[in-house]
Amino acid sequence: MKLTKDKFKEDYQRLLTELYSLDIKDSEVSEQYFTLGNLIRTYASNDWKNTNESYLKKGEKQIYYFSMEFLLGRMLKSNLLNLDILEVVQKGLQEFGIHLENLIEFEVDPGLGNGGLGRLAACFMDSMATCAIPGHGNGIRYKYGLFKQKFVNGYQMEIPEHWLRNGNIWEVRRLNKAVTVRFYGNVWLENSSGRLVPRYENEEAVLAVPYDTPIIGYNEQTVNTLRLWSAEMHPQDESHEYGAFLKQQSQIENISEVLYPDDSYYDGRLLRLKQEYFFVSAGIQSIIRRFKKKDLPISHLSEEVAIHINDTHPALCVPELMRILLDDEGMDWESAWDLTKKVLSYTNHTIMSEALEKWPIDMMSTLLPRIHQIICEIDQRYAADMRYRYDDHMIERTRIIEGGHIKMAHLAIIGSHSINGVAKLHTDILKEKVLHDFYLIFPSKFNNKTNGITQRRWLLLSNEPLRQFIDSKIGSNWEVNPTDLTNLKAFQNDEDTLFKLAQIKKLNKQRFADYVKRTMNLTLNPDAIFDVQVKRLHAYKRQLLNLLHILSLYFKLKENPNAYIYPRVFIFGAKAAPSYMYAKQIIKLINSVAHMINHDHHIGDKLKIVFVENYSVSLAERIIPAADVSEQISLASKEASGTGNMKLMLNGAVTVATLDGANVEIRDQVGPDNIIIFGLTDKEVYQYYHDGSYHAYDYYIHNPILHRVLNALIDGTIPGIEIEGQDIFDSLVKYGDEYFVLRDFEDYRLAQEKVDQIYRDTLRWQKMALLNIAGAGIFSSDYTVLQYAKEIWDVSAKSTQD
Ligand code: AZC
Repeated sequence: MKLTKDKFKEDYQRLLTELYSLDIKDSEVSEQYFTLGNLIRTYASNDWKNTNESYLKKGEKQIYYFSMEFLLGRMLKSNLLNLDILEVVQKGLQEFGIHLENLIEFEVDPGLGNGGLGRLAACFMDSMATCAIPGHGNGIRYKYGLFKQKFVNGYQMEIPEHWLRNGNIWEVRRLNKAVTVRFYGNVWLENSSGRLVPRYENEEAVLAVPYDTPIIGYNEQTVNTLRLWSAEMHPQDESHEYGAFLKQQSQIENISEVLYPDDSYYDGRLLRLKQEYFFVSAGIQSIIRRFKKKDLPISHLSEEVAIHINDTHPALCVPELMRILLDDEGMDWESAWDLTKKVLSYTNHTIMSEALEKWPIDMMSTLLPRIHQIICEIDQRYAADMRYRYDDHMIERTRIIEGGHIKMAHLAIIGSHSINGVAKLHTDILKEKVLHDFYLIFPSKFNNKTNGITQRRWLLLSNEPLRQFIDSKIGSNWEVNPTDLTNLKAFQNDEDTLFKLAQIKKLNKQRFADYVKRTMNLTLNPDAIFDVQVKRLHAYKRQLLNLLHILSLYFKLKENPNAYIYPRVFIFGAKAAPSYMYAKQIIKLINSVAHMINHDHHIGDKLKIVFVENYSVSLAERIIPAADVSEQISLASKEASGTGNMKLMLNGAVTVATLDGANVEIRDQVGPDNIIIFGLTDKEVYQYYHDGSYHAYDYYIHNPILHRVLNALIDGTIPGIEIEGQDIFDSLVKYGDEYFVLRDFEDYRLAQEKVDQIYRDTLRWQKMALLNIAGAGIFSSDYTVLQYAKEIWDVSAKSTQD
């Protein structure tokens, strides 16, 4: 759309007065923000309407991405960028004396996700709209997103975040599109004209109300929809006696009250299962309702619709779609089953066994009696089908119901036509280890789709100086065709370019340092190496390895004050699941070490530790542009992909990494000279598991540096960690060191020495940084979703390169 500055100013002024009966000069930030948000919505509304109409008219296949989490981040700036009116609006506001930055900061960052999985869903939304793929999100409108993290005396405290307090300018409530979702009750099958049909009694009906958010593509036309469901009391129940009404109301509203703050630990609470069925059932019902507008026989569903299951949380799509096809549409089992598999596809995001969901049979049969019946039948038919091809053990290992539990990953694999991992290595491990049996049974269902990130949020929006610099070197085509970033390679030996790159990094570091000064009253030296590890706190991600190395540097300086190490600022950002005690102990330990080192006058600028509170998308946008070093140090085989690794490389950070997840593909892109690899490989890890030959204690005894560092956890060197220090020490030295921290320590320390050495040579370092930016284009989620579209969803997409 072509909006001029004057037109914008006129619209803005008029709307502000209409909404608030005020003059701009008398308005406050909140009024200015809501006026701008409203105006953006108006600007996008025609495209939104047209997109929907054209999808219906042209009969394009629609993709529905079902996810428990969408970690969108703030939308104001991203919407301005994608509508291509960022500059005009910025200038227009400036003329009113309004700083766009203040309005951007006013928006609450909606934390409707835990980490990688939810953020990936958000990147996919942005990319699908940009690539004109008819792809829509389906999820839950949690009243409370992820908790707000506070540190009290170094401990994590969780505070509820009522992100909707001021309203949400981006969503539209569509009560007329509400559907009913049913729980509990009794169900039995009755013969009706030769067909078994279910009869129900005593069910609990919940009204699912959709809130739609426009997802604006960076292509001046496509606006897709993110539909989030909210649970409300059914109108039929509103006639109840007042006390009973209130009780029931709160029970029902509970369903969409809060996001589960566990990023990989299975939590067996009934409410979670309710949430899963709630958004699955509501989503599928609304998809079928839209499909019916077309007057096609239901057997055509798979030509018109693809539904993607993001991890196992929406795996109830399998029995729910079956239920609708069998019970509402009257299909026979075989046809319904074929159709279900054609419509559904599934992504696995983790091999951590505790994250593979299982539900007790009793819980399923009480809460969802009909769904339970259907799952049992799928399971029995599966076992019967396999009987002539595989032995009993194989069938037992792969069936859905086993040991009184329903295995959701098995349900998703058996009930869909595609299962993909999220990085090459991860997919290989799924095929060879974790899901090997299934791979033998259904080899053609397995495929890889390496994750990606949207270059719009993670560079164009968050690192404007770098964007402008890249544009000045290679033009702006890379913004829509990110592999064009490889053209930067032409400048890898150009000193002027490399020095400018260093200047931009320093500018970003200074900006972050200012933020840290403002919020934490800690002074950072922007000439130090900014070394970043930001991600959820989890033992397998090994923040602990990073910390042990920091302690080794500290002791080196204490023992020899003249030892020269290049000054470093270690930056952490991480939330721990509230019930994950070990992770919370690590948080306390990092904070205590930070306190000790940051207050040691002998250390001064040489070492600083910043542990930012409440790591979130908006904080990531501040930190990532300022990073020199990207820490991707999970135990090989455990991190399915990682996506922070991609964001950091795109912003010119050099990665210190194990050969895990997408780090392997990053190395392949940049070459071994431009990434610093250390540690065990996945094969070596599996070998250790196999022969049981890892003895952590030996590393404690034989490596004097490690010995010194580990003793510091228990000898009173670090104040305030009596309990945590001992527990962590024991987990490493006594109880087997599950994630091989001690085994990889020395190798990691040497890798870090390499960082220290190379960084002293600015040109060499910046050349590595440049080659990382140049190699990052392939990790754009635009390419990832185009691959999903072609190879899984079977839709044609209008690629950005057209
Ligand atoms: C994460 C994986 O741990 C991470 O490696 C991957 O990059 C990301 O998904 C996207 O694929 N998994 C989760 O976040 N899992 C949950 C349940 O939150």
